[in-house]
Amino acid sequence: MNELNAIVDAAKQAFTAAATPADLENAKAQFLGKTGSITELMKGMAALSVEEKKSRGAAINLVKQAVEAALTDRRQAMADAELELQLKAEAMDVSLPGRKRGQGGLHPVSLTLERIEAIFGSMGFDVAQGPEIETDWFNFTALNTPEDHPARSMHDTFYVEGGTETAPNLLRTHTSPMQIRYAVQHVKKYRALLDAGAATEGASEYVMPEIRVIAPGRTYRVDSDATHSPMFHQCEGLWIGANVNFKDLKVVFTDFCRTFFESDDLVLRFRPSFFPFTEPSAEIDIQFASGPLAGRWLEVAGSGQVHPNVVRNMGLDPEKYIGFAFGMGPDRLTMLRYGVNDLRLFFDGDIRFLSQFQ
Ligand code: 2U9
Repeated sequence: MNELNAIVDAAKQAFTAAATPADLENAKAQFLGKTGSITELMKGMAALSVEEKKSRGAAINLVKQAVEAALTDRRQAMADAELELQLKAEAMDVSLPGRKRGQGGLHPVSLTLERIEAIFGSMGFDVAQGPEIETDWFNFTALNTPEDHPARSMHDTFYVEGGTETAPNLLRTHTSPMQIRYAVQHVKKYRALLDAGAATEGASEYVMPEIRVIAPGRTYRVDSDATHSPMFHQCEGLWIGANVNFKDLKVVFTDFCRTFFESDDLVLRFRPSFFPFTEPSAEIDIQFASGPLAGRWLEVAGSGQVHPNVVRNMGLDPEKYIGFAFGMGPDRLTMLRYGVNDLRLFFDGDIRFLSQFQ
């Protein structure tokens, strides 16, 4: 029996000494494998009598069970230790504050566009958005811009595939073409109502609801320095009716500037200028009464009475319809509002700069 107890002790020691699961399997083989000591004991029973086999067999079985139990215990201990190590390695301090998710926000120029849309919206202006790839007709011809105008030069405008040899497609250089598109649709819609007999019609006259629209969006020119970017934003405005005049332009634009810059004592100056699509034309300058820019005249927009040729291209009779248009740069308005002096900062995508405007 001592010999049998010794085998159990030796197995326990070997299992305890095993440092890895592989060591443990090797140790198991020494006792329970094909040539292991317990297997050998069993083989040795062949020569015994039936009586001896009974008692010897029972004793060997007890040894085998004890060794198997020791093996199971050691395997479990190893698995527990492994789990313990893993838990320690992956330990997490649940009392630490969580990581904050970065909060997104609108780009400063988008904030300006939203502001412009809200202010003109409150004055009854619709917002029209449309294609950035334009045809020569909508970008230039319909806007009374002559063939030899420098804006039509290959060096001043980005031409793209499509269109014809003499009238290639291009990236729009202003958002005015969208206003032609809007006006043409507006006129067509009203004519359709007339044809259906749904609109009021005089003897040979008809009264069309006024066109009041702004067109904000991206525009493109071959230009790049501290105050010009090849991609920039524009917002153009148009008001056409039977009796819309320069006085209305002054009222609307003064109201817009005072609301946009939150400055009731801001004043405007209209300086004569020239644009192919308006006649007469004027640049609009503003002057703040207080603040860091006080006393300086700052150019903010171009404007004018819509040229009769342009009114005609909308499908209207310039003898009956008249109005004004204006155009401004939301990028520049953003620079003025926040006191930023390099336009490129807005388009570099540096989140440290951009997040200051939230
Ligand atoms: C139609 C007819 C006329 C829009 C106008 C300007 C003058 C103008 C510039 C200001 C700053 C563009 O971003 S900018 O460089 N715009 O000076 N724009 S009048 O005239 C129109 C528009 C649409 C149908």
